[in-house]
Amino acid sequence: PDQSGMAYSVGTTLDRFINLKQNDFPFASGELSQLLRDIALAAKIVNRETNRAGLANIGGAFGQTNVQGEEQQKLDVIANIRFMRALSKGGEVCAIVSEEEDAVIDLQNNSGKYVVAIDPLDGSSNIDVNISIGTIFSIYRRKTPLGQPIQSEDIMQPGKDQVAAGYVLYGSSTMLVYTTGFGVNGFTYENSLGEFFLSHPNIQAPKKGGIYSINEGLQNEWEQSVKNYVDHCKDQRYAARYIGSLVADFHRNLLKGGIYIYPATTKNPSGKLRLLYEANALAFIAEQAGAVATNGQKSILDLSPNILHQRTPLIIGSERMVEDYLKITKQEE
Ligand code: AHM
Ligand code: MG
Repeated sequence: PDQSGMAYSVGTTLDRFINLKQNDFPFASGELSQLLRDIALAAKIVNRETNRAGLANIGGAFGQTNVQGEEQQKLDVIANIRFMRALSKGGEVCAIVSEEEDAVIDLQNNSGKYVVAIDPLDGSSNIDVNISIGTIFSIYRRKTPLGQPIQSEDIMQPGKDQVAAGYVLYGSSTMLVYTTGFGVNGFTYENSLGEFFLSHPNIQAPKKGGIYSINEGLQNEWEQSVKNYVDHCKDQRYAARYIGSLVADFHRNLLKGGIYIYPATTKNPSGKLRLLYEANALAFIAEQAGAVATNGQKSILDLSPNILHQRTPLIIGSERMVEDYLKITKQEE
């Protein structure tokens, strides 16, 4: 049962679950619930497009580059359009930060309570080879009063102020996993019915695990301390697993127990992943499931963003493994 004692069980649809969970917020107006439903609907559409990526010949490069200078795939563009549309039409959102957009999208909706940061389609280099990709989203409540134009403080919020976060994994099954700060729940998509069903209630990350996930080809670009930790993983005979699709790597480690590391490298001294729409959401989910996320110095959720597309090193996963990482990497300093 949820906080209000109403029952839900495996097999409950996402819509029903969201309705029941709304009672976790005594004075809720239902806008956050509606926003989550909007995101789920866009996810279904992106899922459909993803499923036929090979067929419809929409998986190839589009010939544009996004704001980070990376090649943008057509499906990224499509996913971005779908999520932008869903988020702007619903009326709950005042501003959007997207990996695919240079600047903040100010929806000029001064009655919108929420700010959304989103990576509409992460891991896009995997699309053409039929490997799992994902959507990552964070939801914040605006800081400035309703009725006024949005300000930078509405956008540049630390991860600990998230009111909800989630991801969609377009994998062998499509799943939506989210939290509103009362635990983490996972839903699996049933294609023929067009519904997400609760399949992973109250996800708890194992405290220890046996998987480490890092792009080891970049070893010569790491600091010595990171090499020491990876040596430790090998001493422990941990399995190396790296898909190169953050959502998929994170999801596997969350369920099975493991650690994902994207450290500072010579090429990317602040790491590669983005704080606002990649690290924060996964950190919130991790902590809600009993796992941990750090940049090596501080908890990810305590970081205050200075710039929109800010990058951060990300070390995330099972509590004991992240503790070991911090212990071993601190010894080097
Ligand atoms: P993207 O946002 O351009 O798709 O890049 C993010 C992806 C993550 O999904 C993945 O974990 C990481 O980049 C892999 O990077 P690398 O190829 O450097 O190991
Ligand atoms: Mg990304």
